[in-house]
Amino acid sequence: MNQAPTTKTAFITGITGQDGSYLAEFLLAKGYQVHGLIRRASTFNTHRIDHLYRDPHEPGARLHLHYGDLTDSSRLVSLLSEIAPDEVYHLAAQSHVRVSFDEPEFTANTTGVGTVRLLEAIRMIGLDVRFYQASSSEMFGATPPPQHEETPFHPRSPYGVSKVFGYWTTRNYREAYGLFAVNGILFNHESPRRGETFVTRKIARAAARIALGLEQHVYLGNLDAVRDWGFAPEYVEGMWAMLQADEPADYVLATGTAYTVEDFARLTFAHVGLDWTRHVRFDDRYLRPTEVDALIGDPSKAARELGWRPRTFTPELARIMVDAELSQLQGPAAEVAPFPGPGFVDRSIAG
Ligand code: NAP
Ligand code: G4F
Repeated sequence: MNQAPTTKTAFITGITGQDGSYLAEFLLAKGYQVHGLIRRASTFNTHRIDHLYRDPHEPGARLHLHYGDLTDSSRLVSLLSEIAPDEVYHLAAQSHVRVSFDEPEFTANTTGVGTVRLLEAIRMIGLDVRFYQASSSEMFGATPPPQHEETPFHPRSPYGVSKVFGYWTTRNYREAYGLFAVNGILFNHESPRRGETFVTRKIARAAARIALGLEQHVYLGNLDAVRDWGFAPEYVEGMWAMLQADEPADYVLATGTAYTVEDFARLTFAHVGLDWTRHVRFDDRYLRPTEVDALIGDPSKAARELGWRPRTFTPELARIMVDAELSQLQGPAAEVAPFPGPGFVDRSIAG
């Protein structure tokens, strides 16, 4: 029997990011009205959601975009009053760990205080809403794996510290005001839509470009770091499931498996028939002042209470990501407008 489409309205901060784009897709498919917060920029920054956008003059358009910023409280208040959503997914953040060492104050202001601005707006308006906070395994930092909902935090970056602030703020609003506010403590999740300076996307892009003869080498930092890499579209299903639960609670989403950065490079280069050791070089600019050595999550609470389970594991993820890079480079769009172009040099200063 087909389920009737929902009449609910969701508000997503960070809709232009990796997770926001998959979540918007997922909620639109369920029939939601989806409102997203976007930052005004001098260039277009909506490429991850352009395929979802319909002219708002068309009847039935259900994706609505609004300019705003996490640092602008009054805008958050006016938008939330106007939209009156049933569910808020707070995904926006300065989300790059290495960059957070360069911009600690900005990271604290957006990734940390941004959460209290949003929650305070909800409280002041008196909205009856369910709230999802994008918490992170980076909060566990130096605490050894496996990490679960009761594992103590020991953050190792300004980003991690800011996420701990957001985590406790969310719990405090749940306890103090009875708000349905939950933390999803998500371990690393990746996809072809991952930002280009995160390590998996950087390696997948490099492997594809090297396989096509467009480049020779990629420069990386610490190859020994252990991560638990899952597939982003599956993780947004878990975010939604948390907001449908009977009671608000915090959940870890992870695969429970462990691979090093070196493993990811080996898997990715092997998929295009290359030996990673011939193409990966070291550059200390990609090291962090303090590193998180190992993150391996225990997602058993989410499996037990939400029925959420990962379906894609790191070796398949590596293949998905490198195949996506190859088809982007070789597809018809690439012939019309090669991007970044055959002479591309990786100028990213952190990543
Ligand atoms: P992402 O791709 O970096 O997206 C971040 C989003 O936040 C973008 O839409 C960005 O807008 C927006 N944003 C940044 N600063 C903002 C501000 N001041 N005001 C309004 N919007 C702002 O991140 P993601 O990988 O999708 O992750 C989503 C969330 O989950 C983040 O909070 C991240 O920290 C957290 N998280 C991610 C992972 C992971 O492995 N991906 C794991 C755990 C937790 P622009 O497009 O304009 O830059
Ligand atoms: O891909 P990364 O930059 O991700 P990181 O630091 O684990 O953070 C990501 O996952 C968190 C969840 O745990 C999120 F909260 C956060 O928003 C973000 O999505 O780096 C992964 C590992 C690190 O140990 C890093 O030192 O890869 C190592 N690495 C080695 N060479 C590199 C590089 N990382 C990057 N970005 N670039 C390199 O060249």
